[in-house]
Amino acid sequence: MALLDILHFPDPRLREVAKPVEQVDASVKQLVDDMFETMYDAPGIGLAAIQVNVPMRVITVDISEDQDEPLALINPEITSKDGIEEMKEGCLSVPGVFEMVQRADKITVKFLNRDGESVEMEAEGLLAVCIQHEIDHLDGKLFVDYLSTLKRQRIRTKLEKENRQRA
Ligand code: GNR
Ligand code: NI
Repeated sequence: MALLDILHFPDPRLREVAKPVEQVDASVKQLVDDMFETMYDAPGIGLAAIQVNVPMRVITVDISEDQDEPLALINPEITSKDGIEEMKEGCLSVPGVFEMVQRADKITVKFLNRDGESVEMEAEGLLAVCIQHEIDHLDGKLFVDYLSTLKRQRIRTKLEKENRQRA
């Protein structure tokens, strides 16, 4: 197990489009396990591999209070969306920023689990929002992209300064 470093906006590596996993082999399982450890440590309710500088279509999610409902989604695809949910979102790659975002309230998502089995699952509310947020990451998209240009620019300036101070 290992804790992985999380990239911060506006790092250009967060803008890459992640590649599909061809085979759920031992190295992918290791990545999933390291991502859970990193996500739980942060703590966050979701993590996309691209956030830890691995541009593959792998995400981890756990919205439970006790961190005991881990869900790994490999090559996830949303096959249906319904309704509208507005929620205040945050992102481990955009620390300290929380803003309202509108997304679908109910989704159906198809993916491979950690055992490489094909699964189709329905999700709603926070879980649906989280999965959509993570799949956006795989396509190089961040929740700040839904905000106004002015807000995003202010966030960029603030984080650039913080990133310089941490570097
Ligand atoms: O920890 C997280 N919380 C969260 C809250 C509302 C909507 C989405 C999220 S995901 C975020 C972790 C993260 O950055 N995942 O990419
Ligand atoms: Ni995020």
